[in-house]
Amino acid sequence: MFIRKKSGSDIPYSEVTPKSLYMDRRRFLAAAAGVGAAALAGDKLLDLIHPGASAHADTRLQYSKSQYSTTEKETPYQDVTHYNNFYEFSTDKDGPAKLAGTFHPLPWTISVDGHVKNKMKLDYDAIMKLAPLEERIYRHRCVEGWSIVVPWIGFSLNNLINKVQPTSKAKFVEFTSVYRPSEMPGQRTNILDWPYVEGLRLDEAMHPLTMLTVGMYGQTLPNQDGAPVRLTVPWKYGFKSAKSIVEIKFIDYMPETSWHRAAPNEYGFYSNVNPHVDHPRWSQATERRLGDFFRRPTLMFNGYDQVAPLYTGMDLRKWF
Ligand SMILES: Nc1nc2c(c(=O)[nH]1)N[C@H]1C(S)=C(S)[C@@H](COP(=O)(O)O)O[C@H]1N2
Ligand SMILES: [Mo]
Repeated sequence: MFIRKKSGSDIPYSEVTPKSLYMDRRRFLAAAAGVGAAALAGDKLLDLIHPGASAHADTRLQYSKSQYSTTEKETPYQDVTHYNNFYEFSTDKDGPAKLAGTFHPLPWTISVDGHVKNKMKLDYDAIMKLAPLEERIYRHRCVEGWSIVVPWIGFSLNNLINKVQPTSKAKFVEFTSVYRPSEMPGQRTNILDWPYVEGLRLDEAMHPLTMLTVGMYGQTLPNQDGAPVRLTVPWKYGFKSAKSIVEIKFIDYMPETSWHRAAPNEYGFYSNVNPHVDHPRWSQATERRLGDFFRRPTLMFNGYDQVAPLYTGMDLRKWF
């Protein structure tokens, strides 16, 4: 379905197609004439062409409130859905919101495999039934120096891990995002090696703060924020929180991750938020909350001190 509005009323494909084709043709002609579509038509028309912000974010969820929530002010939904990193669509911050409308997440399957007693293939309904949904208002710190406060909806990943029962060989967990170049224009470029891969140590994945996330702001996830299922690891830089996950694999070695492969000296495996370890190209001591004017100090582990015992005895400059 191309256009899905928050009201939940699906516009039949037959009614939508002629208009969207017409719009795309006008955009094409405008581009061919050297006139940007925005200049031609303004943002309103762009929203019509790319209704990405509402794609998939059309179902209200039932959830309870979580003890893990911060009481800090939530970042407005508009900012969190229009300032995104999702390189499968675009490297521009406003690109995913414009382009993610071509992504049709459902039906969805996550394969859980590797060193586990019970391998599983979970469809969307099975994922939604793994555990009761909670709303957790988490701080989220991008490695680039901006941050947001988001009311995510989901549950601790350890609910799933306990069901599949890792064997003693499982030391790390590898998360793989979806590969659908026909729906994701960024995957038709080689800006990263596709699919996007991330990873955690098994004890990090088991930590209750590590969340399998299916919604935000009371609804299912918008495409640009990682529909239909993503990871949220609030004490690590945002890129560790892989979006649109299709595989979770338990392995006995530290996985090679997309960002580490792209720039090993800049993006380590652990990537814990750490104001004392600068990125090679910029300081990590402060951050700007979207919507704020002034920067604020960045907190060790993004303020989630309860994860410190996971790293006892580790040199976090070496294991950045
Ligand atoms: N598959 C995938 N997951 C991803 C990314 C991406 O490009 N592709 N970007 C990461 C980065 S750098 C950040 S900061 C967060 C952004 O999540 P948000 O757009 O929902 O705020 O997603 C992370 N997960
Ligand atoms: Mo990020």
